[in-house]
Amino acid sequence: FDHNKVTVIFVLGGPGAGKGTQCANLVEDFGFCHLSAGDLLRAEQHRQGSEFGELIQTCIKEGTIVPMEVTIKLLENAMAAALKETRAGDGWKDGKGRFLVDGFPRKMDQALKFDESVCMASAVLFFSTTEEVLLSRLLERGKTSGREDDNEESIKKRFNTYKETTMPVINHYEALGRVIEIDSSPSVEIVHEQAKVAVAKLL
Ligand code: UP5
Ligand code: MG
Repeated sequence: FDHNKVTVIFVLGGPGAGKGTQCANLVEDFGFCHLSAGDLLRAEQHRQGSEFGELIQTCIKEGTIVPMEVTIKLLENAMAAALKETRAGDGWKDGKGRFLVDGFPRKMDQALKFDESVCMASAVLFFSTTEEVLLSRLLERGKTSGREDDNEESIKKRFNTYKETTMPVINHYEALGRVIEIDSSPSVEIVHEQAKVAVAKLL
């Protein structure tokens, strides 16, 4: 994708940090197109005729990372589809497509590949909080979410993958000076205010 035509912001943070919640708020504020890698994978998992359904299901339950080719293809397709839409205000501003890529990249190979072959992200919004907060949010959500990975066993595995595989990605972008860290422990409203200020400076 042409750098002059798209702006990409990665949104990272532990499982349950509030990435999806805050992306929805930022869409309201700035008219981004919000692409959640996890949501795209769950949709692909349930798509009739998908050859990746079983693979995705296993990875999500085990909290491991789906091979990057699958996820990057889904993201690329979704970006291309969004850019085709001409409706003003829907992920568009001044002729430029704006994307919040939520929950991606969570492994170094994905980060390098996406930056090189899809589009260089301009920043990483990093929602950070403690494991206690993450756990309590996920268990609470698990009562009604129906998500196959919102149970204590899967959550533990997701935490491990986050620490071992995704933190190095955040550190990589931190070393490049591209990370904006936001404490996501406070209420949704307070976190939203901080995210809004941070993103306004980027645009
Ligand atoms: N909540 C949110 N903010 C709150 C606040 N400030 N105060 C109090 N409560 C707050 O929020 C989680 C819950 O907390 C909600 O109930 C919310 O109301 C409440 P949410 O906004 O959903 O958090 P989010 O960070 O989006 O949590 P999510 O569970 O979606 O994060 P994960 O990163 O675990 O999940 P994702 O869908 O991104 O990935 C799932 C799996 O897909 C991965 O484990 C992996 O197996 C696979 N995957 C890949 O393989 N590759 C990828 O590139 C991406 C995913
Ligand atoms: Mg999410």
